[in-house]
Amino acid sequence: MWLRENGKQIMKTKITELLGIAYPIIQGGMAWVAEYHLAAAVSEAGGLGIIGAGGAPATFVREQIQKVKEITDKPFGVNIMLMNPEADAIAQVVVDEGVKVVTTGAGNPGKYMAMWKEAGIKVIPVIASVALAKMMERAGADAVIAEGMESGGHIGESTTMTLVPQVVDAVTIPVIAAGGIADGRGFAAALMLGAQAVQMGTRFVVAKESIVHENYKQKVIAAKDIDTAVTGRSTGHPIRCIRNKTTREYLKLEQEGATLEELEKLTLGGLRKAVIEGDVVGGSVMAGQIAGLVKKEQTCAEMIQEIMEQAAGLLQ
Ligand code: TUI
Repeated sequence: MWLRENGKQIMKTKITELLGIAYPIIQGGMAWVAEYHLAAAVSEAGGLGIIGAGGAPATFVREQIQKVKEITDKPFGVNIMLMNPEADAIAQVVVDEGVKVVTTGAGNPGKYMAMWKEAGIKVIPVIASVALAKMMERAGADAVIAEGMESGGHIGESTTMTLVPQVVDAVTIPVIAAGGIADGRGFAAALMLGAQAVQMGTRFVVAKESIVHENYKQKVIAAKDIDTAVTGRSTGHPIRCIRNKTTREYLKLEQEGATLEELEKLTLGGLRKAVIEGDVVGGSVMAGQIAGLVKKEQTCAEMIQEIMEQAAGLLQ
């Protein structure tokens, strides 16, 4: 399972073999954050970089894919956020562009499965329940990402600790753990739960190669353990963000029984405002509960090396 190559700790799992990567670390498909610079940096560092389509139009996603191909020849993937109104078009773009790996989020990708498998794409849906994991396995998924509610952004109900082993027992395809993992201890714990890899988002937000506004990075770095809040539980779209003026207003309106329209006005475009403009007061600073553990900006390669060395010490 462990190999040492050129002084570096390499690890082989079903996921590194499936994807042709050196380390079983996958970058989250974070909307606005996961653009081609970050994806290329993670892939160059031996993980799987991901371009996050988020709510972007299909033309933008195509450009991002073309740009990442120009700067790395390592494997990378594309995450399709299924609530994107252009999801159908993006599902076709990944086929046209010869993308090798697709992850999905915030929905059931069943209707695209046949077309992606036909194109030889490795399909790895993010799931938040055992039921959807089983359905995805039946539909031909190559692996699933079991994402706990410690994650940033759109979340399910179960924690990573409870979800991962139950999904591992329920399916035969490899499981990737996500939610609350940001160092070698979390990585090692995920493997002990039966995962074959981890997906990390929050730690990569503060990577040197991440184009996220400096204010956003500082908000993550300054966050303490209890600094995130979940808005939208009443609307069926729970989203975890670092607490700020907007989350406080949202939660207050939610308690007062505001309508979905009133609430959406508050968050629509909020992530872009925070990531691009650096408005961390009025925008949505999506991040996971593990933000409290993320204390410094490093390159993606430094992060991955540090995690692998720490995990090797714990697991061997
Ligand atoms: O998708 C995510 N996290 C995200 S997407 C996102 S962009 C956004 N912005 C504003 C509003 C809404 C979204 C920000 N963060 N993670 C993957 C994930 N998927 N977590 C949970 C799920 C999930 C939940 C229910 C997947 C499938 C599901 O069931 C769907 C069904 O139809 O059965």
